[in-house]
Amino acid sequence: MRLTDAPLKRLNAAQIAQFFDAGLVAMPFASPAEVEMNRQRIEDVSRRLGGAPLSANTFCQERYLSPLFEIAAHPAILDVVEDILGPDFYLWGTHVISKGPGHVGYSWHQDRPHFPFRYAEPSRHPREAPVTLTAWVAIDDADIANGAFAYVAGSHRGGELEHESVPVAGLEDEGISEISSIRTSAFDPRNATTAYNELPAGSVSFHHDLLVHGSGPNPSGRRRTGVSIHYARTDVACDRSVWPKLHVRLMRGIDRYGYNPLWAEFVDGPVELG
Ligand SMILES: O=C(O)CCC(=O)C(=O)O
Repeated sequence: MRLTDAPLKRLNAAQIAQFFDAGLVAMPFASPAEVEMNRQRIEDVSRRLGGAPLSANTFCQERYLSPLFEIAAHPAILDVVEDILGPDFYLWGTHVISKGPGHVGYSWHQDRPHFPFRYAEPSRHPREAPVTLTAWVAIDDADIANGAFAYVAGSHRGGELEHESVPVAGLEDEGISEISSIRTSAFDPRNATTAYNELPAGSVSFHHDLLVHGSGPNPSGRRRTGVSIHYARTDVACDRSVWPKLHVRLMRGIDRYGYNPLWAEFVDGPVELG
């Protein structure tokens, strides 16, 4: 299926079909020099945060931490977003997910129930359309041994699943003592076939916001850092009762709707959402 009749810029028809069938499509996008530049950008962010944990301090901070915006603005990434979402879309958030050696990983979840975004006129969109499209950029090599992103192919077609908060140990650095996880009555990982999104540094995957995913522990001695980047069409509105201060950045096309305030200038300090 396609959400737009615009000509494809980077994906081919088989890759589009893969995104809608499996819920995820991945590819290399960066040259070796850009891989190094992206690592430097993450170092720069870490310096600007005074060494504070990246995963806890980078959510939706691309208006403040410009290196994150630079990663999110790579033309090859935007071409894929355009192929999936159509010509008019914005960036609403980035998040560095840095799993050092010994990290415990993240539970099975879907993204959509955690983000206050919906199509303003849902009847105008196919049921299969993602509300948020997430690009996951590999800063380091991500593989099974260091806790690659794991997912259940095709699970996005099962609709929105019920989540519950469960206590978790080992994520104190990220300010997390409870984590939202799909209820086992709605999804039992023991009965599911897990696929692993193994990505060499410089690759990117794109996943549907109903895809069931998470990631295992990192028992290796290697860091596994990625940047999760969230895009949505301009006819997707943020629920302002949840995030009254959110501003989004138009990345391509025209905003014909004005549902969300736009930002154009960077700011000097951390951005608040609510
Ligand atoms: O990077 C991970 O381990 C999990 C990523 C994730 O949950 C996401 O990007 O939505």
